[in-house]
Amino acid sequence: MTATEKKIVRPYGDMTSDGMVQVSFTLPVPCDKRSEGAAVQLATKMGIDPAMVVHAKQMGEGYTFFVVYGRVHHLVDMSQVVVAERDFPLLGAKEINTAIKQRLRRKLTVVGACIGTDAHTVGIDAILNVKGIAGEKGLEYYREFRVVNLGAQVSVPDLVERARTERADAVLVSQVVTQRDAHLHNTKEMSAAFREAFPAERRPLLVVGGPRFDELATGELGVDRIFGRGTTPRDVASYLVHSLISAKQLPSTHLPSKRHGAAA
Ligand code: B12
Repeated sequence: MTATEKKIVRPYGDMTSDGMVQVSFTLPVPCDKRSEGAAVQLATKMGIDPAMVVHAKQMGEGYTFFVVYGRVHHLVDMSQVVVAERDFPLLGAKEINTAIKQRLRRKLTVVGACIGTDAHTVGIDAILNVKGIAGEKGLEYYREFRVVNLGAQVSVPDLVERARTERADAVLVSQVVTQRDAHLHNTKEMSAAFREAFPAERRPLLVVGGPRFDELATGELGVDRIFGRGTTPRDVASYLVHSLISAKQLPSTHLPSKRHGAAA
């Protein structure tokens, strides 16, 4: 029986299902014997028992970083695992270009940016730029996509305005920094601004991505789709074709014969 077929699983350290895990954290205390005791106390309260400090290192004055190794007694019930499964077909480049060309009969425009103070552009560039990621070319490589990459630290009003002038079918936003939940606040601000600026039938598809999003949180964040770690350009291109073309959710104003008008 493979791990995915098993219903109940436990972590693995030295021997199958021995329950061993490793965690790391920082405590605001100087690095000494007492701080190690504090780390063990925290780990025990987290359900790690017995807990061993396997690494302790002073991080500046008055702070210590710990790695703790130990046993948990919790079980994982695989039948209760809930994740955002891919609910659209993964298409090849040719199918993607053909679908856009035949059904949309014009290029599909995406406007991408890192918003707020976030300057981590590697992720959005991996999706948009020709060089791509993981052996896949980015959306710029697809003949039928028109890509406008605004880069880093774009303000929400500027993004909304540019999406309007470029007549974006989809807006792709990256958020990597999660300090003080910046990624959540910025995304909510962005989605609210698009809802305010566009009537529902003219609003571009809102897609957000980054390594620390919960892909199930679309409703809470007000976006159409969230992509997480390991996303490839083909995932995104397939999703856009599915949502804007195959599932026929293309707003009437996005069809070739009509023009975008100003928001009501
Ligand atoms: C490179 C890097 C930088 C570079 C960024 C250069 C650049 N042009 O992007 C520099 C040096 C500038 C930098 C600065 C900072 N950084 Co930095 N950085 C990193 C690092 C090492 C790698 C990030 C990266 O490029 N990953 C590779 C890409 C390909 O992965 P990705 O972003 O996850 O993207 C993939 C998916 O998430 C998804 N995706 C991402 N975006 C989107 C968008 C859409 C629409 C879609 C569909 C998919 C998608 O698809 C991508 C491809 O699979 C990470 C640590 C790490 N190992 O992750 C820290 C990290 C992100 N940085 C961090 C921090 C704290 C900072 C600074 C605040 C440090 C400081 N004190 O100055 C500053 C902030 C600057 C700012 N204003 O944003 C922290 C963030 C912690 C947190 N809780 O938020 C991290 C996690 C490091 C750490 N462990 O502390 N950083």
